[in-house]
Amino acid sequence: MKCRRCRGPAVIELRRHNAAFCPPCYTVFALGQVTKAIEDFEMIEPGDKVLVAVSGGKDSLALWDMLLDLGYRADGLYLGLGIGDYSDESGRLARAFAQRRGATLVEIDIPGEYGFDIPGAAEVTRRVPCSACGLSKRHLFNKAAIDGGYDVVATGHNLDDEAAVLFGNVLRWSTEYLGRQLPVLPAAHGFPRKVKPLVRLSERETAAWCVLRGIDYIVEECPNAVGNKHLGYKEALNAIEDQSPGSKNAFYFGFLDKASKHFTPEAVAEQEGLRPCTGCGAPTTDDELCAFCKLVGRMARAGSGAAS
Ligand code: Q46
Ligand code: ZN
Repeated sequence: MKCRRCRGPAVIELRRHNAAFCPPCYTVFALGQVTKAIEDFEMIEPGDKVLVAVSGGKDSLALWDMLLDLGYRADGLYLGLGIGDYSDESGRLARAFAQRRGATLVEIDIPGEYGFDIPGAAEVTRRVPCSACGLSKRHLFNKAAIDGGYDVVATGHNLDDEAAVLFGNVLRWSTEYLGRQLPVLPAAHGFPRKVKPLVRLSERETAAWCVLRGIDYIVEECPNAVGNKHLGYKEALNAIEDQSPGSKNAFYFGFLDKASKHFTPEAVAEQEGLRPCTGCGAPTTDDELCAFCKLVGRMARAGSGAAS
């Protein structure tokens, strides 16, 4: 197996690109894919201050590493969720990466600052942990970006993530989500711009980046991810991709190109219904308090502290 660029010995084969690369040429290839995504979708302007949502996993650390390599002003944001060993280890790896690259990591610890953790919230609200976790992440990413004067929030969603979410939304025809499933959401109504610069890279490709660059990342999934629908959709798409390389790419980019615009009116209508939360001022579709302020209040009333 020879490298497509230099004809030296290749270490990674990418069937959907009908190519293989040696380590240095793979780096050039991966950075090229990220640059193309940023340019094609006008994600980041030169000089923009970028806040990268960092979980300690391969995607977010690869993204942060790549943006720094490409010369962007990129700080990391780590949220302490209070999910036992998983949070301890992912926080440690995020800090170790920041230190190694001499980059700035902003940290928000939910138990320390808001007095509850995600397992405790799941218990009190009697919903799956990902529900409180997802709404807390959305709220705190937006808040940290606005408070810190960042122009854009970048997340490590890769092609596999986006194709799996699209698959789920199409299976149920969740049209309100389909209208917002874009690699870039412009700043509007008090929300910062949000971008996904890894949409042209697969999960395997971001893992390869970390391995080749010696980045230590948390390999275990969050314990709450086990058995969720999202993982099932990924497996189904992997089986299709195996038979027919390039299918995920065609599914996701075909949607962006040919179908997503048909769903934008619903997403726009939802944004127009936003008003400021009476507790924190964040935009919300709820009447008074936003979902995060409601959760904080509910946890305080339950007196759960950081119980889990
Ligand atoms: S939402 Fe759910 Fe993730 Fe939060 S509780 Fe874990 S699996 S970390 S991406
Ligand atoms: Zn609020």
